[in-house]
Amino acid sequence: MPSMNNIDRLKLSSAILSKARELGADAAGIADFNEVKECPSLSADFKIPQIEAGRREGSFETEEKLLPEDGKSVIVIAISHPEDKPELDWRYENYATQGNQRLIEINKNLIKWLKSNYKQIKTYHIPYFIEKGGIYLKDTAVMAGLGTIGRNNLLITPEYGPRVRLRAVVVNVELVSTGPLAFDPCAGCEGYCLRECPQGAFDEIIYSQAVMGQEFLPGRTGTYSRLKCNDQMERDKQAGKQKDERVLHKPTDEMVCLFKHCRNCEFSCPVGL
Ligand code: B12
Ligand code: SF4
Ligand code: SF4
Repeated sequence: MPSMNNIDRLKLSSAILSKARELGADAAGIADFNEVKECPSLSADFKIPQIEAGRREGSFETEEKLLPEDGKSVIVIAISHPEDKPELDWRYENYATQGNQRLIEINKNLIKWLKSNYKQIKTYHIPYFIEKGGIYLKDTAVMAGLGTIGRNNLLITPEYGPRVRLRAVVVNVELVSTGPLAFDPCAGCEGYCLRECPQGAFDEIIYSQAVMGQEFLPGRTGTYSRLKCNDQMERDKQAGKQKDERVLHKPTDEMVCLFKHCRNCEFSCPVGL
């Protein structure tokens, strides 16, 4: 990719963000791919399985990443998942949620637009799962200025609170980063999200800065328990299977189980309501 001057870079960055919104994103931002590759979630992800190994064997193994080598910037998009549209978040057994399908569609159209208008730009549509070459989307969104990490361990956006879902495209061109944002709604909050977890996933400090060797911890102070939360996700799945009512997954015409995962730590947060 030939180098661009700052004005061209700014124009391209803002054209991309406008296009993402025009295509249906509720928020969009840009982060430096090198920073994203070094993000706090990545370093924590390597340590947490070891820390939690004493609690349960064989849980959560981190696999090697398959990230684009010539990536320079990440375009991260968000769509709002409000409480009154719960279906956006329902998982049709092994298929993507409606919300994720919508995000995929927006990114595909953005890539198509980039390819037809800027022939030299290479694009990589980043998968959801880390083990399939995904990136840590909350950290990316924080770096792109979409919001901040709250005490519920989720990205909190000023407009929609934590009720958003994310997806990203990496490009081989240096765009202008749009973050971070000076925004901390948790500082003056009573911590409603911490009380509403059915598993008590925020009840105790389980990760310290000293043991983790890093400043930024899950749930900010090291409280968020991935194991407890994951137990809830498993329960939600079992509940979906036991209901014995299958629904039609329209894109494939298959009858599948419907999983409605817990979202208490999102719905209890007043930001963006
Ligand atoms: C694996 C996964 C899970 C696992 C493990 C979760 C975990 N956090 O470990 C399980 C199944 C338990 C899970 C649960 C949920 N998940 Co989930 N999950 C993911 C996935 C695929 C990877 C996340 C991961 O492995 N993180 C690694 C761990 C080690 O980091 P972490 O605990 O998240 O904490 C880090 C941050 O808080 C960060 N941090 C803290 N302070 C700061 C400060 C700065 C400046 C920065 C940059 C970072 C930072 O550093 C921490 C590490 O110390 C992402 C998608 C993706 N590709 O990113 C979705 C994702 C994080 N999940 C999401 C959601 C919504 C949920 C659930 C609500 C379930 C649901 N209904 O969908 C719960 C909420 C749990 C919670 N309160 O955090 C959304 C979050 C949206 C948002 N607003 O933030 C994501 C982004 C997916 C999406 N569709 O957009 N999830
Ligand atoms: S409920 Fe309060 S403490 Fe929890 S994430 Fe929202 S603003 Fe932060
Ligand atoms: S998703 Fe549910 S189980 Fe997981 S941390 Fe949030 S409230 Fe707790």
